[in-house]
Amino acid sequence: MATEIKRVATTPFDDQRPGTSGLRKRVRTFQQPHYLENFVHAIFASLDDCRGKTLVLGGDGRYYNREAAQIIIRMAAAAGFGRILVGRDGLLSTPAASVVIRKRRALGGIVLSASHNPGGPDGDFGIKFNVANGGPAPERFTTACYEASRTISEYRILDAPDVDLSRLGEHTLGDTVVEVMDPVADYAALMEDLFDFDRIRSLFEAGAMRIRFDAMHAITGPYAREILEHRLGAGPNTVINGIPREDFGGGHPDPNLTYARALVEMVDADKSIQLGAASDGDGDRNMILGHRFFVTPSDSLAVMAANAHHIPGYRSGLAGVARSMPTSQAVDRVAEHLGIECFETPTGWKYFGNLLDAGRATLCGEESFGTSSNHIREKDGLWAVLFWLNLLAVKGESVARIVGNHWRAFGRNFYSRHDYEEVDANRAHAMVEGLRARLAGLPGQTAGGLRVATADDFAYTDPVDGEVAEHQGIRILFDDGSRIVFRLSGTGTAGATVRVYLERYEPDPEHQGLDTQTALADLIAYAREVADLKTVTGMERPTVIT
Ligand code: VG1
Ligand code: CO
Repeated sequence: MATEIKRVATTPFDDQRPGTSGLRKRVRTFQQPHYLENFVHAIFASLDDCRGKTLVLGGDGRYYNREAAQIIIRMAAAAGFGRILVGRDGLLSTPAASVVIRKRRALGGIVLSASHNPGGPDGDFGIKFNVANGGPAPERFTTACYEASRTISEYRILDAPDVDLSRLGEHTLGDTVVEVMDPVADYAALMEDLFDFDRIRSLFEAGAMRIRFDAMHAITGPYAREILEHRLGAGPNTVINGIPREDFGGGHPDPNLTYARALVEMVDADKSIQLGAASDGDGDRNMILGHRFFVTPSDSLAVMAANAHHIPGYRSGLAGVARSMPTSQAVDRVAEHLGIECFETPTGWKYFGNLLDAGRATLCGEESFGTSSNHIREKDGLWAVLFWLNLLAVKGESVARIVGNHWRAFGRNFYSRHDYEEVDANRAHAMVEGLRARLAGLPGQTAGGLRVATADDFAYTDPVDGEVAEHQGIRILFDDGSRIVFRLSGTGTAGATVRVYLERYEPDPEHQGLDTQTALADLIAYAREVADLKTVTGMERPTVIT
């Protein structure tokens, strides 16, 4: 086919700085002429040399995914990539993209997603770049992209028709091969390597196990159907909302107690369902439920670490564990017990990459419903579900009992996150700056019976490459190990989201049965007061509590 590289004149947009996880904006922002192209050019310009290399491409299927995929294919061909691996229909979950980048030794991958943010013409769109290890591009790369986006004057794109992405196979586009691949196969094969599929399958076949998985009309539907229903025999009604929709059925594909309410009610109403689980828009988050029991993501990480030796892929033990700073310290106690390293990193999966690559961490987790291991370099929703399934199969106990026993052995870290969404951005920034300025005066203040021991502005020095990340959240640490953390979201697209993270440790099993918000009441009251949240947010209470 005759193809020609077009050079298109353009001017910079001033808002293309990637946040916690790529560039996220309203769909309409991305639909402006040249907006997507400028940012894709900035990515390619920040790579050393893409000539002849392989690029992985796919997205969570949200509105504008298809159009964006075609544009990126033409730009990647113009940039000289030798091969573009694209998921059928332009689909790939975030964890599956990480699998494919690693397995096929790609230079990197582009994932089209705004994760758990709503989709559709009035919703959000996003684009993130993952590097050769399969993980999110590190800070220095995203900074380079931003710089490139500020000076762009031209981009290149192949003048060619759309590629048919609906069927598997290869197409040639100029000197580039476009390979349309099965988005599920490589991912499912890796899961079979890590978990005891035979054991889990035999329980399903015997009718001894029932689970429900809510794909929230997002990308994990096809993955969950193949793995849970077909390979593990979990039964035809296991996956609900399993067909990816461009607008996620009008919902908010965020697996938590607020947005996955229907699943929670379903599992709570039916005692024969042992495990309820859900994943987000791009498939990297997970929520784990037992019958009338919610496992906080922080506890999930700790339970996984304490029980990893039961799971085939982790039988030889853990090198270390890592958690994002706001994630509860439950896993720290497990690490101490196991005698392994425990790292505390800034929020965002990119900070785990070096630790995983260096073999210093095996399991990683974030309080924001993200857990994963060294099998890839992204968080992985279905992996977490399979981990729990495998654990249930081995232990023959309920989710609630497994977690209850864990608390009895290690103590319970009561934990909650309060989000105040769409707050005036100037006020939110002023709030964080105000707290920063008052840090030195906080020690000695009291919240109920707790006394502030130290307060700081979290900074992280990467132990592998020495890179420093500053201003990663205001921490108020109490003398009994309780904590309050304040930070602003880096993934929102409207106003600012203030996140308040609350944690209190309870070693005594007699007091571990309290309701979480009740257990945290003193800390909640202190947090509202010290940050003057009512004035800053104009709200009496948070918009979302997880
Ligand atoms: C949020 C979470 C963070 C997570 C990030 C991307 O970031 O807090 O833990 O890594 O989303 O997750 P922020 O800056 O809004 O707090 V996902 O599933 O959106 O790729
Ligand atoms: Co996500």
